[in-house]
Amino acid sequence: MASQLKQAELKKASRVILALDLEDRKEAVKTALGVADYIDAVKIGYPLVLSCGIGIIGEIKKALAKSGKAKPIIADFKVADIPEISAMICKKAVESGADFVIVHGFGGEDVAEACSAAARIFMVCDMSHEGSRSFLEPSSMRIARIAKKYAYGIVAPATREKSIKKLRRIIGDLVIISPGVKAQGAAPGSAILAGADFEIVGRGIYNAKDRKKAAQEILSEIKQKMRTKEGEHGRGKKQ
Ligand code: NUP
Repeated sequence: MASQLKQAELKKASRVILALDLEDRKEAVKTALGVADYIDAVKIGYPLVLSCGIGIIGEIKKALAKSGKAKPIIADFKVADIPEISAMICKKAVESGADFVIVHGFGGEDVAEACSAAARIFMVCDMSHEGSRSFLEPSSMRIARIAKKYAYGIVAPATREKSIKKLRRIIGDLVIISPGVKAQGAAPGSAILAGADFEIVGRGIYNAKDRKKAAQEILSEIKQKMRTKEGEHGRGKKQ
């Protein structure tokens, strides 16, 4: 099971996960190194792996470690095959240096079980785009119950705070990572206030003229919102 694997943790500092959906190897390494001070993990998916090969996972991981800024790597492969093949994909991702693998939840419990034996997994319960309302959203609660048994955490949409809140109630203290910030419309910090642990940001950082500044600003917006909420709680208690 997943508990027997060598395990990395996602540590909460900036609360930002960089989605590195670039196609050029050098640009990808440069971007990850450039914003490393403002992120807690790097998420690598199909755009980069299909452009550069699976070796890019290890390359980014080594480059970050070498610069003294090691970060966990999340392989966003949205695994959704039969259990045996899904487990093979997770195993390959881990062998390539991934600390976590994103797996789709709609494959059912056998897929979740097989994947969790091969990797630490995040399960997609609901997605950030509009189309997710048709099929995934109506099943998201059932997927979350499976995630609670097998996953390290779940993926829930920053674009729909209600969904995050509902899912949080089911999964308890599992880790929630939320995409949809900036480019897809969610404001930095809103998913965290709704109950997420980390916000995933891609284009909002790598498409910015000054990536470092963009990452810095996102981080401060998140921290500001968290402080305001803490302040409100504090005042509420005193009254
Ligand atoms: O529901 C999801 N929405 C989503 O955008 C699940 C995801 N894994 N993602 C990923 O998050 C998407 O594949 C991309 O890598 C990132 C969001 O990027 P951006 O919209 O911030 O550029």
